[in-house]
Order: sequence, then C-alpha cells, then structure tokens
Amino acid sequence: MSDPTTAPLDPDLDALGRAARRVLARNDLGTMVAAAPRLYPHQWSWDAAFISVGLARVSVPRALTELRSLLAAQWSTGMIPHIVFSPGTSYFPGPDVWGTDGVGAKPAGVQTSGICQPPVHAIALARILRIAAEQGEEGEEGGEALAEARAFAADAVPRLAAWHRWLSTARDPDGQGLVQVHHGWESGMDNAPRWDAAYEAIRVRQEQQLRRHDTALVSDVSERPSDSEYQRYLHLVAQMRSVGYDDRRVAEIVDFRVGDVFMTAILAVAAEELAAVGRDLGLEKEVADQMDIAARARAAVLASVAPDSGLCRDWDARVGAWTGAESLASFSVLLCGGDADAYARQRTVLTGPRWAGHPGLRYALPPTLSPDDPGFQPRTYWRGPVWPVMNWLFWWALERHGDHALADRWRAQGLAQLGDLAFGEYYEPLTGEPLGSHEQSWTAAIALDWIATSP
Ligand code: 2M8
Repeated sequence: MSDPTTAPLDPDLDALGRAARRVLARNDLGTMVAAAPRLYPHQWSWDAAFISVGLARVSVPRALTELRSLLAAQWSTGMIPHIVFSPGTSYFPGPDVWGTDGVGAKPAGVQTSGICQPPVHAIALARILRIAAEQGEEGEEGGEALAEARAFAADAVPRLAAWHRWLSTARDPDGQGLVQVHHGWESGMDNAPRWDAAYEAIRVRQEQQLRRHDTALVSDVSERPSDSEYQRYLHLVAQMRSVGYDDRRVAEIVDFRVGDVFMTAILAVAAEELAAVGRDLGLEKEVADQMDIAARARAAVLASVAPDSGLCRDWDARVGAWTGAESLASFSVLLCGGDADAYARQRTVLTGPRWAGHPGLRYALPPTLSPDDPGFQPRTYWRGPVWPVMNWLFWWALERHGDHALADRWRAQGLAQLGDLAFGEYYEPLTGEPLGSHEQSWTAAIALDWIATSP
C-alpha cells in the first residue's frame, strides 16, 4: 500500500484525454452512449447526464443529443426512467422483465425500465451551457453551439422542471421531505450497505429465474451483487409491474420505501441550477417553483443530520425510522450546503483519517465506505470501492461552494487515479486496481471535464 502523498500526481493529461475521447466514441450508439461497452449496453439516466458533460468537451451538439434522447423517454408523469433500452442488445433485466410496454405514462416508441435514478440532469444542462458559452467566446463555430444549446435548453427546462416536481411530490407521499426510492437501483448505489436493513425485511415468496449476464462480464463475481440480492431486486420490479407502475399504487404496496438523503441533496442543487438556467433564458414561469423545491429538499437533508455524529441519514418510511449506516451518502451536506457548521463538520470527517485521509488509501479520495468500517469490502461494488464519478460530483459541489483548495486536491488525485487509462467503473481504494467494467463511459466523461478545468 502506498502513501497517498507519494502517489504519482502527474499523469499525461494529453494521453488521458485522447484515451477518454476514444472510449466515448467507441461506446457511442448513435444518439446515446452506452453506459459501458458490454456490462451496460444501454442508456442509463444519471450516466447520460455525466456523459453529456464529458461529451460537451468534445462536441456541444453531441452532448445535447445525449440529453435529447434521454428526455424523449421521459414519462408523462415527469419521471425520467433509469434505463432507455437500445434495441437488439441483451441485458438482464431487459424490457421483458420490466414490462412497461403497456404503461400509458411511457412514451410510445421507446423501451424503458419503470424506475428512476438521481436527478443530476439539470446540473449537466447548466454545465453544458457554461461550456458552450466558453467556447462561444472563441469564434463563430462555438457561437453556433451556444445558440443550439440555448435553444435546446428552452425545450429542456420545462421537462426538467416537471421531473423535479414529480420527485418532490409523487416521491414524497408522506410529506416527510426526503425523496423516496422504491428500489436500491433508483439510488444509483444499488447494493450499498445503507439499503441492507430495508432489503433484509423483504420476504421473497417466489424466486425468479435469474438470467444474469453481469457475473460473466466481470473478472471476479464478488465485484457484483449476489444472487440473493438480485432476487430482492426482481421481487420489487415484479411488485411495481403488478400495479402498472402507477405512482400512488406503488407507494402503497412496494416493500422498499426509503427517503434517500443523497438523492434529495442532488435534487436541492439541481433545482437551483435549473432555476438559474430558466431565469437566464427568460423562462421564469417554468421555474417559479424550483427554488421552493430546492429549499424543501435542503431542509430535509439538514433535518436528517444525526446530532451525535453530524452525518446525514436515510429515512426508512416503512418502518418510520432513520437508518444509520455510515457511507459516502452520509456526507450529503457537502453536496447541497445550507448550514456552515454541518458542512464544516462533515468536511472534517470526510477528509480525515477514517475517510479520504485514511493512511491505507492509494489515492486520497473518499471511498463508498470507510476502510475502518467492519462492512468494508474493497472490491465489492457500492460496498467499499472508490467511484471516480462520485468524486467528480463532490468536486463539482466543492467548487460551487467555493471550497477550491479541496476541490483542486481531489481533482488532482482523481486524475492521477485515472492515469492507468482503464476508465474503471470503480477502483479498489487500497491498491488502485480498476474493477467492474473497464471503459466505463461516465469515468471517461468526467476525466475530460477534469482535464479541461485543470490548471
Ligand atoms: C449500476 O446499476 C445497474 C442497474 O441499474 C446494474 O448494476 O446493473 C449502478 O452503478 C448505477 O448507478 C449505474 O447508473 C449503472 C450503469 O452505470 O450501473
């Protein structure tokens, strides 16, 4: 194990940038970029948002196409589905398992899953507009891209506003304040220990046939969720399907209903970003409620802070109790801010020896679980590895809060980690080994954004 302070911090950024562009080009299916070449051969909702930021560093019009494809699959309820399927590619669970084809809220002509993922899309839209504006100053071609981006945004703002509205209403049926998820997949952190208690309470009465491809596509099955986890995942899908994905009915019957603090913190900042974009485009009416959505979401995040630890918690709505598992999501105040003391306290813990300052880490970046946590599994998906895309999100938030020194450090460490050119989905935090899929699109995308903003 190397000392993070002596880890190489000078990757060849030109070579890294060229390799990242090649990954995005190879994974490009035309109007959507596959989340990963083999493991995830479709468009994933929050992947698409991060990917669009990286694409904007290559071509603003192509970045807009990515978001356009995703928004074309938005349901009439406002929900943006977590997967938009690319026809003819096998994946489990595919459209046959989701069974959304007859669902009236889903637009015709696209196949999608029936759940959502975190709302990072407005963050991406605002960033693409900024990138387009920077390029616009450089000449006529860039000016055209900026005009196209603004025209796209005029269409996207009301759609994203509806998406945020759906999250803050349909997904907060009890009025508790946090956005509820009905499946670990919705959080994007599928098998994180923060969901263990809620999953353990689920009784799977009828096991389903698993036709998993994922376990054949990674070198070590322990990097992926287990079969018994998958049985629970499919049980929840079957429940939602049985009521036609009707929001009200799902909330009544589903066996997993947890207020997700991380998703809520993202909603708070995304709604603010959207309000700013809307104001800039003269769309005040469209975004009139976004600051209220943001304020409510932020208040719920702050209300989740445990007085003893200072860390955020999720809310198990079925049990009516906070869930205390400490994870990267516990630091959600660093995303949404709103209370200087809570921010400072979480920052101290996250940069301290239990987390990003842990002496055993290859790079001084926060893993998904503290290496000192008894449940820490350094190779297993959301149960320990470090995720470059999460580091980008925290970096982006730190920049937004004006916390530049730490942001700069994390970007430098993050780029060093990517110097292996593997573009791992996630990394073993103690050794730096790339795990999961290689050539993961969102990893390549955030590398491009980091390179473009590096000194
Ligand atoms: C992972 O999730 C999918 C299911 O949605 C899977 O495990 O098959 C998660 O890491 C999720 O956050 C991500 O969006 C997706 C595609 O990269 O993969």
